[in-house]
Amino acid sequence: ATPAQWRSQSIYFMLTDRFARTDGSTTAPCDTSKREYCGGTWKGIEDHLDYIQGMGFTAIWITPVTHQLQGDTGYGTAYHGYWQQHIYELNSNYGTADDLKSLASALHKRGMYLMVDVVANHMGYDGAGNTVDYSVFDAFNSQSYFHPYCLITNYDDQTEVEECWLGDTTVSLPDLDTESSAVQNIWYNWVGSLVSNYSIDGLRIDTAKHVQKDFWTGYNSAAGVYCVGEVFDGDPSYTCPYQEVMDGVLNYPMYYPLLRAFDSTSGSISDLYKMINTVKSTCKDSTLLGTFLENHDNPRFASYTQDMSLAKNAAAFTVMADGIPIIYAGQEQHYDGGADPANREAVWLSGYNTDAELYKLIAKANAIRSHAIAKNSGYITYKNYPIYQDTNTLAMRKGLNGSQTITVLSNKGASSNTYTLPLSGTGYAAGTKLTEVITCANVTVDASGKVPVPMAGGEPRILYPSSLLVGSVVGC
Ligand code: ABC
Ligand code: CA
Repeated sequence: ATPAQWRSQSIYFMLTDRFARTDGSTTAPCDTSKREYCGGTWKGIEDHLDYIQGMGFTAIWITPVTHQLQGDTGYGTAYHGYWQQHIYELNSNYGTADDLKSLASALHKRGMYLMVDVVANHMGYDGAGNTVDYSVFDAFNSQSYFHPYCLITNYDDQTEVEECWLGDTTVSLPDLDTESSAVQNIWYNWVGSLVSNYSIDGLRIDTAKHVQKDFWTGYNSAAGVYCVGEVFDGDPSYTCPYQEVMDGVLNYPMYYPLLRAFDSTSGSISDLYKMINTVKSTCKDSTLLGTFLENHDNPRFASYTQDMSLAKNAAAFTVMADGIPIIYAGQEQHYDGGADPANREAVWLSGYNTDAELYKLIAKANAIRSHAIAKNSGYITYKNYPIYQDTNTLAMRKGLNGSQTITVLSNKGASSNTYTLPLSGTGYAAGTKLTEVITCANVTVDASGKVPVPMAGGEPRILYPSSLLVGSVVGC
């Protein structure tokens, strides 16, 4: 699918090993600290698409599918999929080629998309960099395909970031010589075949900042589908330029201020307010970025605060801001694992509870977003901007006049009182009837043009014209 088609999607991201098992078990143990395979499969995912679609997602992103280094290392097994050794073979722990194709077709039957994670920067090897036996790799079975061994030590030195190796002396990530045409030809052919063999709709590109930019232009075009790159850096002046060589990037610049705005009741709203505008003016197209609060590389949001209202606000931002929302499996169950590997809890152990507070909140937010897009196609390219801030509140608008959503976020926390926020700058005229879709409350814009937003318990609020809600699945 094209970038334009992806813009309106909403993505549920999971580690294949940790989402669902073929046997459907909700009790199979998974001790994250062991870093072992827990038994998740592509078939398991296919069997649980109702759970994902029930939250309003229209796409999934799964971790890499290629054959990995086998057995145990000092960091456990390659259950996550980022230590590939054979690029033309699948990881049999997750199932067969037919299982993966079947997952793609089950998604397509529902009108949903499949995004697959791909790694072009490196292979994986159990041991230090000077002990690598290159003949185990397929392709890239000789040292000549790789950069000379050196570990990245200084992240401020971009040459090192691109040409030295990630990993350490326990598990090496042998760094491919992506400047060579031999490596480029293999990858460009490979990625085109992967996409067509498995009917893949989009790619998440791992370690994008560790490969020279001009490699990606050819890679993205060989893929022929929307590509979103992982550029793990919070500085928009560093991260945004990668959008010149691939369709989108994960919105790491927004991640940090988003986290810090809501990880406590004294978080900085103004830093988030500023970053909305900075990303918009620095990145080529903020509506093609991947917006997220959690992933498998960072501590879960709930590891910072157990406050449910704060989690709801941060999730509401993720869905209602510009970009393609990405929710990391387990976020909807308020999982609270800390740094890797603790943040990789098995989702089946939640029993796939569709009554969970965040499951319902995310479903609401995805529903109103999809509805606003369906009502007015200009919604999705309209760039979200903040319209109001105070110490604990941020309000923002997305959408053309008359069909805009107004999202009001608070970091006052669950113990906050009930009050009315008189909000101006929404673009709605006096007398307009709006519905607050989280609570289904009706409000009318007052004579001075202010919207009396009913706040309570520190929860987020989303306003939309009542007259346009008819026929929606929002449930108001
Ligand atoms: C393994 C073990 C872990 C163990 C670790 C030492 O080794 O499993 O338990 O703690 C995969 C696996 C990991 C595994 C690694 C290494 O491989 O999933 O479990 O860790 O073997 C991607 C993927 C990630 C994957 C890989 C490797 C890459 O999402 O899951 O990891 O294929 C860097 C890379 C980034 C990578 C990330 C894990 O490491 O750039 O691509 N993610 C700074 C650097 C970043 C760096 C980050 C984390 O630290 O600039 O480049 O990411 O190390 C902000 C700044 C940022 C800064 C942060 C910390 O602060 O703006 O720039 O990031 O303010
Ligand atoms: Ca590299």
